[in-house]
Amino acid sequence: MTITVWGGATSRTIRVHWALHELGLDYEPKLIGSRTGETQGETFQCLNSKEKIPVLVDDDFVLTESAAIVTYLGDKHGLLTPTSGSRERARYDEWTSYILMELDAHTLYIIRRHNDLAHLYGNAPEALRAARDGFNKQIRWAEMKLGDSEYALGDSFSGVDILLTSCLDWAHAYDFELADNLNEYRATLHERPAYKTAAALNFSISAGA
Ligand SMILES: N[C@@H](CCC(=O)N[C@@H](CS)C(=O)NCC(=O)O)C(=O)O
Repeated sequence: MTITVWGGATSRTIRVHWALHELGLDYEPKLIGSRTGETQGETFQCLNSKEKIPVLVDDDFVLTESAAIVTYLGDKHGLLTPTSGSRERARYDEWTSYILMELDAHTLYIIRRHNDLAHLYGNAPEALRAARDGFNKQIRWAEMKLGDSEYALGDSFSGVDILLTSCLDWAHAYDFELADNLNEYRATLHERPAYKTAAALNFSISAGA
C-alpha cells in the first residue's frame, strides 16, 4: 500500500500533509507548485483534469479536494473525524462547509484572484473590498463558536482544526486582524509536532506566480 501526495507551498496543500503527519503515515510527497506549469504535465493531468493541487493517491485510489482528502484519511484511520451519523459529525460537516465556502472560496480566494492573480482574473477593487468585508463578517462565527476552546469541536483535535488553521494563517498573511482567541488558537496548533513537520515540508518549495 503506497500513498503519494501531489502539491506543496499553498494553504490547501498543507492540509493534506498535516493530516498525514497527525496520522503518522508514511507517504511520498511530490511537491509540485501551483502555477509553475507542473499541474499541466501529462502525468498530473491524468490524475486530476482540474489541474489543481492537492491530489492524494492511496494505492489505486485517486482523490482531489483538500477537505475531502483530510476527511477520507481521518475516516479511514479512525482519527481526526467524528463517527458518521453522530451529532459531532454534523458539527464537523457544518464547520467544514463554512470554512470552505465562507472563508476559503468566497472571501480569501477572491482576494487571491483579484490581487496576486489579477494578471489572470483582472483588477476588481469592488470585489476585493467586498471580500475583505465578507471575511471580517464571516470570521465572527468562528470567533464566537470557538470561544476559549483549544479545538473547534471542543475536546479533541480534528480535521476541522487543520482546515481552520490553514485559513486563519492565510488571513494573517493577508493582514487581517484576527481576534485574540483566534490568534491564541493558531499559536497553540502551530506547536503541534505534526504541524511543524508538515509546514516545513509544504513550504520547502515556493508557489508559482
Ligand atoms: N478546492 C480545491 C482548490 C484547489 C486549488 O485551487 N489549488 C490551487 C493551488 S491552492 C491550484 O492547484 N491551482 C492550479 C494551478 O494554478 O496550477 C481544494 O481545496 O483542494
